[in-house]
Order: sequence, then structure tokens, then C-alpha cells
Amino acid sequence: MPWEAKNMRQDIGDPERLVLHGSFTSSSSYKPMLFLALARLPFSFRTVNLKKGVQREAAHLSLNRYAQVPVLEHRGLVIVQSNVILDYLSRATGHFQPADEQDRWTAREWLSWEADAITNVAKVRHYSRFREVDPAVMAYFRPLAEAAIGFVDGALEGRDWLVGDAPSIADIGCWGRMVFMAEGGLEIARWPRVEAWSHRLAALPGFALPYDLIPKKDTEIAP
Ligand SMILES: N[C@@H](CCC(=O)N[C@@H](CS)C(=O)NCC(=O)O)C(=O)O
Repeated sequence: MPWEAKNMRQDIGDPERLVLHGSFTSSSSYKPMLFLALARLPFSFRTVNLKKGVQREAAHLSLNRYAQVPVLEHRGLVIVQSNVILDYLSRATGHFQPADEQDRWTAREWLSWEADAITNVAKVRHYSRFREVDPAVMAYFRPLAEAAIGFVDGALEGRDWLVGDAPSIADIGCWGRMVFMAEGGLEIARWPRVEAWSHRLAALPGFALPYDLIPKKDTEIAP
């Protein structure tokens, strides 16, 4: 755990406290977690046990109608969908927000594309790790996942980051959903530019991989 973790709840009555609901096996939860870790921001983590079906309980459904994680609560707002949360966090905190207006839109364009395409990487990992499917299903999704990773690999030719010359929510959002690719049998070494980019991300202060980053229980996090 890269931050000081405390047990006493710090979100009660403080609208400025960022509260993130997530699960340690979830790439969608990793995305905002990684943002908060790299930005060195304090927040409260509330774990949602997906295995036990807590995401379908009334209390969670009142926050996320889709019965999913993550959820961000801040200043009386409830924000769901990992890419919308990244967008919100970058606007609310100013971190990982490109300086140039065109770049800010391009970063959001990557996030929208990520939800179309890199989501196939998450599907391949999910079907490999959590749910056995007919081989024909895997045969459909694996090439789509490979094409998405290949597209990112091509986009990184001659550049360090997806947008502009600094890491942005585009990098956090795209890498965050690819992070478990090896669990789907997608070896990162096949895509050398993606691998080099992942090393650049890993070199950023505060970076950690999901199983080292996302707590398994409710935690108060202070940088
Ligand atoms: N498009 C959503 C996807 C969220 C999602 O698929 N979350 C998964 C975990 S990665 C989930 O909560 N699944 C609920 C379940 O397995 O029942 C986002 O980006 O936030």
C-alpha cells in the first residue's frame, strides 16, 4: 500500500472527501485508483464484494443503477462509469488534464474509444479468469482485444504518451483497462511500444499495480 492507510472513517460529513467504491479484481476500479495514487490525493475507499453480489444490493444500486463498480462520491455528487470518473477527477483536481484544449478533447476521445475497443481486453481476461465460455465466444473476442492493443501500440509510435507530451487521463484510462491483459493470455511483450509505455507509467511516482494498490477492505487513504 503506497499510502498511509487508516481505519477510522473520514468521509462522514465532509463533502470535500473523495469516496471511491470499488473492487480489487476490477480494472474499472483500478483506473480511478491509479489516478488518485499518481495524483497523491487522499480519499476513502469502500470495497464492494462482487463475488458476494453486493453490487446488486439496494444500497449499491442507489449509487450505481448498472450494478457495477466503480462509483465516486464527491461534493454531494455521485459519478459512475470509470471514464466519466476520470473526466470528473481531472476537471475537479486539475491533474492529468492536458493544458491544450484540443488535447483535452483528444484525451476524452481516447476514453470513449477505450470503452468500445479496450473493453475487449477486459472481456478476454474475464472469460479466462472468472467465467468459462464457449471457445467460439473467446475466438470472437480475442482478435478484437489483440486489435485494440495493436492500435494503441501503433498510436505510440514515436511518442511517449497518447496525448501531448505528458501523461493524461487517456493513458490512465487505456492502460487501466489493459492492466490485467496477461490474465487473458495476452502477453505484453508482443506489443513492444505498449510494453515501453507501461514501463513509463510504472516509473511515475505513486504508481502501483492493481493487486498492490486496491484494498480488500474499507480504507482511509492519505498520501
Ligand atoms: N463501463 C463500466 C464497466 C464497469 C464494470 O464492468 N465493472 C465490473 C467490474 S470491472 C462490475 O462491476 N461487474 C459487476 C459484476 O460482475 O456483477 C465502467 O467503465 O465503469
